[in-house]
Amino acid sequence: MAKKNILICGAGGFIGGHLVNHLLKDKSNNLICADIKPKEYWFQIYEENKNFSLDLKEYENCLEVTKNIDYVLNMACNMGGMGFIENNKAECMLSVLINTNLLRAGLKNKIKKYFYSSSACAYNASKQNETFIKGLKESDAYPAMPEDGYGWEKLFSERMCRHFQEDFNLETRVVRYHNIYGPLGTYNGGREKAPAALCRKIIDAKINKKKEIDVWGDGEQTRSFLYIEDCIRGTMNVFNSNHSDVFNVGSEEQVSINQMIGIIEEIAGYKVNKNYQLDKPKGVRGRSSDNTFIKSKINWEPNYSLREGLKLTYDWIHSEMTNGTNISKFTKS
Ligand code: GKE
Repeated sequence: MAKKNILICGAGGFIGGHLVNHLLKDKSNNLICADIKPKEYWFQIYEENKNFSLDLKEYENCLEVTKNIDYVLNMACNMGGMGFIENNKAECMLSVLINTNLLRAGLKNKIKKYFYSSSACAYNASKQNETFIKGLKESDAYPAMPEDGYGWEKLFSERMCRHFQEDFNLETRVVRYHNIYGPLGTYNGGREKAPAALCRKIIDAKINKKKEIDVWGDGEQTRSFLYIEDCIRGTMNVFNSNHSDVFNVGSEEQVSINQMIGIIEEIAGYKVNKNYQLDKPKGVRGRSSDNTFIKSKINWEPNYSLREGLKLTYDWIHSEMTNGTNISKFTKS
């Protein structure tokens, strides 16, 4: 059987790395991996793949890496948690070049299908002003009022995919990720999201016998978080489906940040006082996913509870912080 040539963009990142790891299990896949980071900074790298460190904002680079490619999965963008996206809006918006040039190059090189990773930041901010809101349905992205900077780029790129499909018959698939977390991701340095940041802070407090951690906002803001393994399964289910609608890939288990800290404290066996920093980036007041549409069309829903996913994430960050060794198993079985 002919091998499928699959290009993973952003392969050196958190979600991209886990996707490569997953796709490698199918021996009929021939993987081509691209990321802007020098290879020594990729979260996961596998020598059997073709690995390229290059800037996909450049059309010439996109043309080069999409040659002879059947499928493109685009996870590449300049992103991070609230601390990064609120302070780097222009950088976030420049990721529009990655998606645009990959679509143009993919069309020229006659790829068969294109996947775009959008975000819950595409949703209308005015529908996220309360805590414990009803889950966001895919239609709640309109009328458009997404997260400034990052969210506008995501919403615009979603539509670009739609129009490449409608006007040029390029098959596209799009999902909106809701705060994906897990091992082998960023947990310090400024781009980390709340689950990893709060695990790190509690581990640090426990190791160094500190009584208090800093928490951004008042801790009452709510979110849902999706474990990486569920994210990869949702991604592939949508990619392999016949549906070109935009789908939520998120969890419906909505918690406040204070509640999440409570779960991490139980995992750590260590309690902390919270120093609420009201001047730090907070994002929307409440956000969660409504999975009705993806359940009905794709038959996907998450397997991991937040507690199960946080335990695996906590253990990995703990091992990184204490002896730098990677845990190779991240599944609950
Ligand atoms: N990052 C971080 N670090 N957030 C903290 C911290 C901390 O130490 N302490 C409290 N928080 C609060 C933030 O103020 C925010 O209200 C909430 O946790 C979640 O922050 P986050 O995980 O950084 O990011 P958001 O859920 O607000 O937004 C993320 O949404 C995703 C899609 O759902 C975005 O940053 C994107 O990474 C992504 O598209």
